[in-house]
Amino acid sequence: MSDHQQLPQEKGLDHTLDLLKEGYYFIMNRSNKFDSRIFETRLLGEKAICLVGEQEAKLFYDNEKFQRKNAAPGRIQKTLFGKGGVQGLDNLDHRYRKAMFMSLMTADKLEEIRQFIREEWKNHLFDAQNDVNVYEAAKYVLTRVALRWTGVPFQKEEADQWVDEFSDLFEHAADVGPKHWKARRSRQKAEEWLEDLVQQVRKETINVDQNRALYQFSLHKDPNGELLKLNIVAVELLNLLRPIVAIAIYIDFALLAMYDYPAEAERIREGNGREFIQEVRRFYPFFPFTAARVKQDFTWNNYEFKKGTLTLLDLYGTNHDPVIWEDPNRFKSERFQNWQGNPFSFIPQGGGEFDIGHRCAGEWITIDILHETVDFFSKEISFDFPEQDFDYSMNDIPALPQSNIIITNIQIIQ
Ligand code: HEM
Ligand code: MYR
Repeated sequence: MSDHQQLPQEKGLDHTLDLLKEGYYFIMNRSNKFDSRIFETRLLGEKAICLVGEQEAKLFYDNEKFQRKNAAPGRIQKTLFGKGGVQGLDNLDHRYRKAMFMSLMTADKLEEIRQFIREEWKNHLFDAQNDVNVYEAAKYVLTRVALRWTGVPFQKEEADQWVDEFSDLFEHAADVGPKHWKARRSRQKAEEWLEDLVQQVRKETINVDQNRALYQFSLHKDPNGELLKLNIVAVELLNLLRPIVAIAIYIDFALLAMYDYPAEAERIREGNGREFIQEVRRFYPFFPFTAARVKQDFTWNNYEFKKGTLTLLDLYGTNHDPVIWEDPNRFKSERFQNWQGNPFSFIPQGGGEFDIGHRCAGEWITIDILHETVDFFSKEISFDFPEQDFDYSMNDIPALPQSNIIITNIQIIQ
């Protein structure tokens, strides 16, 4: 007799439409229904195992058990990720490529990006006359920061133009219909532009800062000692540019938290900005889940995992798991006061390790940019929130307050 247990199984041919309808709650709803942190469903025409929770995250990030090759759906690759980038690599190829990213994340380079964000916010907001749409402003500011930090040369008008193209990639990756197709075109356009630049760097027909990503990625060698294909360099440069701009979503939610919880906004002014932004990253919805495939057959807690099975880890659900987080649906930044850190329980940008796993390469940048931004909005300017629709929908991926967050009466604090 076998000790194997049957995974709780959702009936029906396919639940992709339910995923679109239920958004960030899709996995949690079923996990609650089955009273199980693991269950099976069908998505995009295939069987998919869904996981939520700390032990489940530990399992998901075991490189012996899961791999990333062909894990991300094609439509996400054609918009958000690009093809051939670090997200889909395994083993040695992944380690080499990830090191290319992580070598940029030094203390002085992080200090520099904090300086850039402060400068760009000052330039953009210090002489703002009218109401400001914080989401649009943040995308503009972050595009300039991203281009400067990666060493991509640009004229002012070009930065204005790339704001929309970069934004399309993360705003419409999960959409269906014309917006999704526009995102695919934006990716093609951005990749062509970057490929051309990389070619110029390699031919030495433009002069660029050798310490920055454009130069470093252009001359990076794969494990066989060869330069990366032009298109791969473009995809990886977009893996820096796009997500830096996407931090605008967290900035919008940070402003929403300042509006909704004035006592929390006061705590930022008292020097607790870091705890505040950690709670922003835990509390609000952003990256819903991440995907891998079973590398080889194995058994875990008496459940059988078959090679090749698509497996999703619920990031939002794990950050709201009542077993891990007391009062998970309350915004309470003090919870991070004496928090020791845990690579598998707090996973807004993925879990596990940076170098040998797929944890987000830009997590430190995200934290630093958010911290600098909430400090700027709390200590350097004062402003009001006019009446507006602050609601956001858990069915939209990514979610965003309806009004984009509007502020008015901006004054510089002397
Ligand atoms: C991977 C979220 C910002 C670069 C990831 C993953 C998530 C994530 C969930 C995948 C984790 C996994 O599959 O295990 C976010 C969110 C961000 C953000 C919510 C907020 C805007 C950034 C920034 C950068 C960046 C600012 C770069 C400057 C990357 C890269 C990967 C990645 C290169 C692939 C890592 C790998 O496959 O090894 N991110 N990220 N991200 N992120 Fe971010
Ligand atoms: C980034 O640009 O990498 C940062 C955040 C983008 C969030 C976009 C949300 C769409 C996620 C779809 C999930 C697909 C998982 C395989």
